[in-house]
Amino acid sequence: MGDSRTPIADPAIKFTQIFINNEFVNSVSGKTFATCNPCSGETIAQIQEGDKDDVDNAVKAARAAFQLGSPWRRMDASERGRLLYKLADALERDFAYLASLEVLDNGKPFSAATSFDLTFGIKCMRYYAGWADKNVGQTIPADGDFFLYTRHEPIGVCGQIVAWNFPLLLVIWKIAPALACGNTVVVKPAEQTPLSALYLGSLIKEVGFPPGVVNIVPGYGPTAGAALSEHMDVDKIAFTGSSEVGKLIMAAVAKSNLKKVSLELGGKSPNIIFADADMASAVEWAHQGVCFNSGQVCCAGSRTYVQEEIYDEFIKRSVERAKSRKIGNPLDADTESGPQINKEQLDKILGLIKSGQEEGAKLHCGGKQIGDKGFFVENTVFSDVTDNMRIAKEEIFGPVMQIIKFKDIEEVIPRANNTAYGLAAAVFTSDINKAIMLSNSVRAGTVWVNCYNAFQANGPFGGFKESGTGRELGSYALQDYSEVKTVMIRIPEKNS
Ligand code: TXE
Repeated sequence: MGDSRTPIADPAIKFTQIFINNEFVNSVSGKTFATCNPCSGETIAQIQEGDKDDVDNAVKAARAAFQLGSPWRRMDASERGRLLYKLADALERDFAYLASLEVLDNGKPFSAATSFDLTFGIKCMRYYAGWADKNVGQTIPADGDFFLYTRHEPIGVCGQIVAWNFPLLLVIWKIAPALACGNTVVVKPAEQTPLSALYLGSLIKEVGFPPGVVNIVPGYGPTAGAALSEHMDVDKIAFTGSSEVGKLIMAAVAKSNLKKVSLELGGKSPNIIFADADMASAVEWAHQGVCFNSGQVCCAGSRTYVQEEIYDEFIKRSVERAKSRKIGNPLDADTESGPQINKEQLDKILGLIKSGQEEGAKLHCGGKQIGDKGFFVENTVFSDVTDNMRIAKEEIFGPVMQIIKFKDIEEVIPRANNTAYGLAAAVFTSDINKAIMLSNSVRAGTVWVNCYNAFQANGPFGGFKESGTGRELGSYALQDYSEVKTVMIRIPEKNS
């Protein structure tokens, strides 16, 4: 599988079928769909297209694996943890291959796929492996002659639908806590990026998970994704994607069986930079906050609020940094950004840039597609952005920085909160009081102080408001994959 730091330019595509019951099978309909290389727009492979019948088969397999007395239900919790550790080891063994698959299917730089997606994914897997036998209930001192305790039981069959911006990592964020808690899963990867998830299926089988515990059904959202979210025999649905689709999923849940639901949705996160901040550091973090992963990050710092005293200097330095960011071949070691995922996203970004120009924002650099092959877009910086412009309100999901002037902390807090989203926020300052005041006042699931996009396997992540419900990562995610059962036993005589 190659040296862990050396990219494979043309990784072999080994798995293109639906993964059910530890076997790769064709779609019931016989249909396939193309997955494309965003650097060229060319087809990489035809993938078996899952739809309702395939989702039904996957759910049946997951349900059978969850039956009382099944190998998975009888398995010791510590053994579930051991399987997750083995899966992490297999990911580590195939590190360069998997990172190269992500490059091919998603377009992200190999350096980012290795240093972030794979490295962090493996850490998350190991983190939840450790939790498998530690998700304990309570014994509770009941009134009267009772023995009262709680069990943290698995929810059951979990549907997990993910987006394309971190294809393998998002699957790991979902399956690792679900499996640690003893659930079975049906994963629907994004139609743009199914390859790494399907390869993961082969590792699931290799390391010894019983058949049906993990099933992977590639396909489109309105067909396979909808079939999973409205399925009457799915007990929980977890989703990463747009807020629009998050609402459709909530509606499907309400109309079907009121399955549990957790959603990790979009954002328009404020990054607030005070005049007393370390300027060089703030410029770099703010740049990465917008441009990392070509801006295709749900918590991107896409509203950069800069205090008026440093506004002009901050713009100058941010424009210099955006111009110097190397966009190009994701296999080159010095490439910082690859292309956007597809034409639809490229057109959305270019459309929003045009709206910014039309609404009177000042374009300092970028704004255009690069070349005509693939879906590359220039790093773009706007200043003179006002809160009511579309570029200040809508999720752009591209490398487009909006610099917005503010006066003081009292003024900026309500402006930062004036959004339907609430995923993340950041503050740059050397004053601890401002940092704490801001952190306590911003309605967002994560607040970074003097840094951006900093993630930990044990630090929870999720949204306030329309950015979602539930939390991924950390011990908090276990709550989203467990049912709490209360057991009360009448006993002859209680003593303290
Ligand atoms: O997302 P979708 P898209 C935002 C970002 C981006 C926009 C559109 O602003 O520009 O969303 O991207 C599945 N029932 N984010 O269209 O459609 C779909 O197949 C069930 C933010 O790619 O939300 C895929 O697996 N599932 C986000 C997943 O939902 C459905 C990351 C995400 O696709 C479905 C990505 C349906 N009716 C985009 N329709 C983040 N939070 O990071 C689609 N899907």
